[in-house]
Amino acid sequence: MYSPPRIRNRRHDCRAQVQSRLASVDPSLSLNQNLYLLLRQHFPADPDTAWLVLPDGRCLRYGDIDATTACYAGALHSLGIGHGDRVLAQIDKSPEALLLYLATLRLGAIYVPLNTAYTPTEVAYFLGDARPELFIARPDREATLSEAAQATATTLLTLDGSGQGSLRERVDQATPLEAVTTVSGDEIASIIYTSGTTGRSKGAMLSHNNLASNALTLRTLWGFVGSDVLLHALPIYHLHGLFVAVHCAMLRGIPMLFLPRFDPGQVLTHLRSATVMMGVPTFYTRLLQTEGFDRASCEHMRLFISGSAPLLAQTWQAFYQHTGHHILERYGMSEAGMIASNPLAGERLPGTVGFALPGITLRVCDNTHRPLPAGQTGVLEMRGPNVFQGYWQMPEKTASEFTNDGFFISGDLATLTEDGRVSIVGREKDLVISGGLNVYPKEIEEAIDALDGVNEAAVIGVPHADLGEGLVAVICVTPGSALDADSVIETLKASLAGFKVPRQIYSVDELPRNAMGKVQKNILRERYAETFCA
Ligand code: MLC
Repeated sequence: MYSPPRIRNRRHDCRAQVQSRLASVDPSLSLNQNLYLLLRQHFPADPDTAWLVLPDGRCLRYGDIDATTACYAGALHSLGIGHGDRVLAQIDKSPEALLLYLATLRLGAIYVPLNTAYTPTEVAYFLGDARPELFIARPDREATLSEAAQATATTLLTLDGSGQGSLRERVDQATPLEAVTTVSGDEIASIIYTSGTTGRSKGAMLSHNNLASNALTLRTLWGFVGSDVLLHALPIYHLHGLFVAVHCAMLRGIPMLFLPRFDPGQVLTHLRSATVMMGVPTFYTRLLQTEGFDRASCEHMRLFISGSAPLLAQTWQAFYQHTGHHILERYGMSEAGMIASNPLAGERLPGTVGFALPGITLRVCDNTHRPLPAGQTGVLEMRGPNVFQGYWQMPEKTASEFTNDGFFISGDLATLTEDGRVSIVGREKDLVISGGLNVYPKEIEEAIDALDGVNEAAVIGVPHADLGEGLVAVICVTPGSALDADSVIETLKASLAGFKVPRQIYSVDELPRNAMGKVQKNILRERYAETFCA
């Protein structure tokens, strides 16, 4: 069984706060802090209440979740999966994928979701790093991935987007496991992989309490009520779609209109039956371009929430002009869940992410971690029950991302007003956010540098009307090389997920460098700023 590392003493204060808060929700939670138990305690009294409504009309009900996840848990248990074991999943969005997640929680095991766009090469890395006991893949990937799974002695089962596959066969034959494994709030519920500045992905370990405290806060902060209906069009391999959206809905016992992906036409159809939607900024820019999307289509909507990438003030304004809705922008990251939010009732200001969530302390610091006066730009640091337990098997990396007094150093540059309103103004890390997905240029540069005929490469993010930022690679080819942009893109696609592959490639004789020899990416960003917006 895996025991999470203890990081900072001060964090025990946060833990105590969360524990007493959870115990006030239900006394049994002070003994067993399994997030599944907390969710179950909030299932609506009427078992017929819809949980997931699918575009084909299929409906799963709250009253069936417990018995069904018991079957999933029984199937996992029969494979030897238990407390602290990792369950890696690279599967399409489906109700069964969500049931698998809940059953993993229920068993006290650790759910590790992967972006469905990752290539087999990338998945092999995650298998080697997470060392899961079980890997659930799409059936069409089974043959390609079985060798990598064998190499890590991982059992490989399959699940497709319609809920079929060898996992399902196991579930159908399983003896239900009714128990909810007792865990302490510090134990890891999920590992979310984020790309790394060094090119190596890091697994952010989130505990049952990290997820529970964040979800309870958001449910109240965003005013969820029993009559709400959440339109769910986000992927469920990431924190936004899996935790923020699903937990808020389940802690209020409301239905989710569960769409397989973001398709503007389908969203438009279902908006008429929804009251709340969460999305990345690309959702909103695409909706604005969708014929028929107007004030009337948003008539029943109570709230549009945006996050995972900066929402341009012009998109916010255009959305308001078009629909009469002020999008509520919030700020978060894999390492800390949701951190700040514009208010539900107060003024929502475009270009700001609002105020620290209750229970979370934010400060903007200089590079010696001294808080700066209001209005000055520095690095945003945070402490609270939301902050993760560290990076999976990277204790040094974990230690370097915390200050001595227990604040997590976000790497985002921000300003704070006197009254605590946060604006994110830049990034300390070399990071690009494209369509709500993080990409660290270093990883892409290493892949390009490894190609025959490349001397060196720099990868940058530049404004992209649809994705927020689009990736551009600037490459110096070796003299006489016949390498062309199309072949670079094709080769990269074989090993990197599509969203990491640069959409435009420029060839140059040399990269601009400063006196220290460092590539001046700011110059490249200016030079190629118009690439996708001209
Ligand atoms: C897909 N593609 C992308 C991309 N998504 N390229 C760049 N950036 C992206 N985000 C590429 C594919 O590789 C493919 O390329 C082409 O676009 C079409 O693929 P698709 O799958 O049809 O794309 P589409 O459905 O249009 O998806 C775009 C999207 C999607 C923006 C709707 O990426 C999405 O749902 N993003 C949300 C991500 C998210 O949930 N982030 C939360 C992280 S949590 P080709 O060349 O093959 O045609 C987090 C913390 C927090 O950040 O605060 O929330």
